[in-house]
Amino acid sequence: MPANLTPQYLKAEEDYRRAATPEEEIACLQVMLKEIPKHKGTDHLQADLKAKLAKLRKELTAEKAGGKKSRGLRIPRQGAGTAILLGGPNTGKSQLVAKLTRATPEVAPYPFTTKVPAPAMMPWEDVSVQLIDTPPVTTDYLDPHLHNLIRAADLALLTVDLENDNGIEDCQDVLDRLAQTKTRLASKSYLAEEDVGLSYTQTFVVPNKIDAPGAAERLDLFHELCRLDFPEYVVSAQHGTGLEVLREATYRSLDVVRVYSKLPAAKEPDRDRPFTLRRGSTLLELAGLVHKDFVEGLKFARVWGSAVHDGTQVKGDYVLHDRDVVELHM
Ligand SMILES: Nc1nc2c(ncn2[C@@H]2O[C@H](COP(=O)(O)OP(=O)(O)O)[C@@H](O)[C@H]2O)c(=O)[nH]1
Ligand SMILES: [Mg+2]
Repeated sequence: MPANLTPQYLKAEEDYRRAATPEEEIACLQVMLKEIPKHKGTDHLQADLKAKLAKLRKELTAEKAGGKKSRGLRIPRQGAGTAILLGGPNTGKSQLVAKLTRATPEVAPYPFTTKVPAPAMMPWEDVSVQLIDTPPVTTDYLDPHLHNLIRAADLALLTVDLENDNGIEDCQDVLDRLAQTKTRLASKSYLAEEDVGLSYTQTFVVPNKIDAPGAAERLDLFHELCRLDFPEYVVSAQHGTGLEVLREATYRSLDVVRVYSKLPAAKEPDRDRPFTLRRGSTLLELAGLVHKDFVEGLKFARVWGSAVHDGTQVKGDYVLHDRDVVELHM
């Protein structure tokens, strides 16, 4: 990794990893190319970025000429972030979504009840996280939409069925199936540097049905056989065991801060709908979310929060903290 990469480069690289469409990929690559320091040490990387751009542009032109619709199902991002459920058949993915959200997906004791990926919102305190329920992954079946959805997700929740003896093998099958692709699971999200397009998504393993007879023994066996380095949350989706811990951990994994905006004239901020931004985001990024006019026109802001004295005046580069109340001045 060459030194001196700007924050803009790193942000574009992170967005590139999560890009859901070729258009988004192109936009991110353009920023990366613009931001990369131009010297001998980055020659390879520059050439690599240019090659990727050329390939994407060619693909896009070919797609348009062929009248083909752009690849994949689009699920617009909503809430503080996105977690995608993954697992073998009947592991309880839909049951989990039903318990953690207000959605009512079909839950049934036979495989492939869930036919297409479907989003639902999981509340946590005053924010919510998008969960995506999915069809199962097996040795022979991997829904074609899953690649982009996994790449675009902030977190994958890999469910394991502790009620059935084949649950462990089914889980291994999911990992093996994905290992044959460039969309893989890991304990942290990152884009592999050496291998173009290889993306890893941060994953929690969620052994489910701990209420079932023999589940504890199967869990021991799972640990012995699979040795995953993912954080683990054991649950019973049906009985509710462990769900609140999983809910909070899912939110925390997003590593976002909540910020409440307030107009100068208002006494109280809008407490109902906080903005969520990646930890480390600045006032200027918040301004962009509130309204595009604020990006150009922002003069300063006053902040009430844990890191500053009440009403402190700050500039665009101020790093936001969780639960800051921010009064923007044009
Ligand atoms: N005992 C037990 N059964 C569960 C639990 N969660 C789900 N199930 C059952 O497992 C079956 C498959 O659940 P479903 O959510 O449809 O699995 P999916 O195919 O992964 O979406 C259903 O019969 C559920 O009632 C659980 O925590 N404990
Ligand atoms: Mg299902």
